[in-house]
Amino acid sequence: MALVGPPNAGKSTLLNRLMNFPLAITSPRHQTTRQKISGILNGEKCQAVFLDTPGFLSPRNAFEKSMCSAIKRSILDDSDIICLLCAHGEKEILPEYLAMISTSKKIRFLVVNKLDISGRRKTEEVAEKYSGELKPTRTFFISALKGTGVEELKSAILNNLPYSPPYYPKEQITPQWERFFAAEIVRQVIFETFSSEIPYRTAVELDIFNEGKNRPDYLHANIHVSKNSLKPIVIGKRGSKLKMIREEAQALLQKFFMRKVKLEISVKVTKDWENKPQFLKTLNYE
Ligand SMILES: Nc1nc2c(ncn2[C@@H]2O[C@H](COP(=O)(O)OP(=O)(O)OP(=O)(O)O)[C@@H](O)[C@H]2O)c(=O)[nH]1
Ligand SMILES: [Mg+2]
Repeated sequence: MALVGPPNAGKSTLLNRLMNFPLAITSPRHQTTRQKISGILNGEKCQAVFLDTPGFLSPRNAFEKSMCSAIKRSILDDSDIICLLCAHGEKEILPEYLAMISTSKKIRFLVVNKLDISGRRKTEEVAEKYSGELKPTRTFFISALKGTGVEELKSAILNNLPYSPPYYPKEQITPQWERFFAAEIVRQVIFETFSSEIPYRTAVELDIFNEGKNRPDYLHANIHVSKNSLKPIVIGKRGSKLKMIREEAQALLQKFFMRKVKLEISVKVTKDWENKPQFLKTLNYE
């Protein structure tokens, strides 16, 4: 099942709610999610794979193109069910994505989120706007944040999955590497620490992840900024900002991995990384 929709609709919040685990980072800013994130839900008699995806966008550089391919691939290839998530007051669904989903032969759930702040009438208005073209299999009104309506949606997803042998071992909750989640957690802290430009002009690479036998794991992350002027801002006066980021990220990492870790961070200038395919490849962008 793929969760797709405009930025900020609440896709990552819903993935976390469905998984009952904070797998994906979330924030009130647009384009927080940059890559496909898979969550595996193992039930008594079934296994479901949920895909969180970046918010719909029209690409302006190689990096954004990779986000678009992740979305398109999730819609066209990687899913049996498409959950199109939207919310009142958030961006409209771009016509090319609406058309792509509407013409797919897959099960299409229209999910209007943020019922808790929009109320029933506005939520229904959003559904009406898209139902004509989308012709959804079913429509749901939910609050991913509060959990309202999520169990009903989850049952509908599980009941509509095709029969197939499980793809993954039963104890696995994601096929993605620990390195990926560690880098995402550092990125989450950057989103929380800086406003405006910096979160969008930085990429995080986790280049060392050494599991400690009788001591904490050692992790090293590089924060890449796309121009010189951003480096001193990320580092802060006498390293104060970077120290804050490191401490906050280390605490979150320990919570996520449920073990002690030691995190170190370097800040590097990688000019115009958004347009460097080779660099994007090292971060596993599609
Ligand atoms: N009030 C309310 N806020 C919500 C709900 N779901 C998500 N949010 C908030 O909306 C913001 C965006 O949520 P995300 O889950 O990051 O949205 P997203 O669709 O993954 O966004 P991108 O990754 O940028 O495409 C966050 O501040 C969430 O806390 C909801 O049901 N109710
Ligand atoms: Mg997201």
